[in-house]
Amino acid sequence: MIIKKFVGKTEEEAVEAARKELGSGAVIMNVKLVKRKGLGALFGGKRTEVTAALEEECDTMNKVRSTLGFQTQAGTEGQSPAQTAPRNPESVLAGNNRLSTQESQAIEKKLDSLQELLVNRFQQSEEERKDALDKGDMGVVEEEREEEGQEITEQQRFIRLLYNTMLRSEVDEKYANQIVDEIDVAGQPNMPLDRILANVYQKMILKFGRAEGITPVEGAPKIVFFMGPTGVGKTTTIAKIASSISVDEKKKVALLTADTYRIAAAEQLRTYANILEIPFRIIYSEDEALDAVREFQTYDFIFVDTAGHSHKNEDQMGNTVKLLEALKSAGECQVFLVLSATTKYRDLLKIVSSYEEFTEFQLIFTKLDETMTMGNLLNMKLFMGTPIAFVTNGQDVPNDIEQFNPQKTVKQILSTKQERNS
Ligand SMILES: Nc1nc2c(ncn2[C@@H]2O[C@H](COP(=O)(O)OP(=O)(O)OP(=O)(O)O)[C@@H](O)[C@H]2O)c(=O)[nH]1
Ligand SMILES: [Mg+2]
Repeated sequence: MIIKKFVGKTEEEAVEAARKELGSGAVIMNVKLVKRKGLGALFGGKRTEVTAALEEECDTMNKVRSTLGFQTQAGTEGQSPAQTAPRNPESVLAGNNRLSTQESQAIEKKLDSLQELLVNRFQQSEEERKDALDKGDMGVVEEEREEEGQEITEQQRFIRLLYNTMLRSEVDEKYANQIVDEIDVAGQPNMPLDRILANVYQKMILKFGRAEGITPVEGAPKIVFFMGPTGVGKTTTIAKIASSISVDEKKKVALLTADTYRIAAAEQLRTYANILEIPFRIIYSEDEALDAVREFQTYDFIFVDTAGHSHKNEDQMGNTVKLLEALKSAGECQVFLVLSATTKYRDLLKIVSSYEEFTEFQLIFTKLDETMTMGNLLNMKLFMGTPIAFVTNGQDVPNDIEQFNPQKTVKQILSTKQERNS
């Protein structure tokens, strides 16, 4: 595995540099703002570092092992990925383009706890299996036999553990199967466990992909439209993002709300607008929306809040579609579907299916602080093919929001704290 660090003015630029050099198979393992954290990375000016990895066809095992902190095999023993990766003088990396010992240690740390947890759990289940064998508890042992009567290998048992961990995190069985089926243990019967773990980790990160987030338009306001079911946190999320953009980025932001169903809803957004000292308008019709866009032509962003409604309410859904169509005729729009991570999987499927009419949008998942299981994030990404841009993790405006970090989420999915046998 080649692991390298790339720097760019924006994350996209750094990722592009990584893909240019390592090719489209490169996996982004880590993203770091050099000076500033949070949403600031979206608007340039600050440097973003990404750590990208590329798995090579041959001799990957030792390098992956080394990255994960396992013992390496003869030949590369003691060498860090920095020492084993090939040199490329044309790299866009800042300074030394190879990972320093310190940097590779950071990645090791990131994966270490995950690896430890899984291997411990694996060893525990191995002991239970041996106990069962000693006690002659053939029921347990039988479970671990292949259909054709062959005992399954250590690799297959480890994959089963990863698979069960995904299910405990509420990843849909179908997607968990897809992920583990892509690991070719049959073709490589001696694949080390850490290599299997690194493969699963990478595949899940790739499946999440990356969202573009909120991007400004040159010389015109970007209209940013938020929609979603009731009470998921649309208005609160708008306040968080608007605050970050207007206060930290010094961009001109105006807030509009089409939520005229509840007086309190409009007042909630007006209060945030007052605190941020930015303009606020209530729009009762598509014409009023167009007037507002004209009024704020010199602004950088116009955020549009909509009324939350049940996915079963077709009238309200129709109004949301019409409003968005009108806004699209007035300027460049970006649409976010806001979902709560606490909603049950089956309900989420119904909800997102009702937004099929909206062809292009990104996801925001709220209330991550209220759930232990992150599987639905992967389920929804794979069900809709729609990337996740932001996640929110608390009620505090403006702090409880961050750009979606696939690495962190995959780690959470694979290290669910739920008790075994629960
Ligand atoms: N725990 C937690 N609560 C949140 C989060 N985001 C929003 N909330 C809370 O969820 C509740 C509803 O938030 P709103 O922003 O009003 O939700 P909404 O989607 O605009 O609601 P409607 O306009 O009624 O559809 C409020 O109490 C928020 O403080 C979050 O990330 N975590
Ligand atoms: Mg609201």
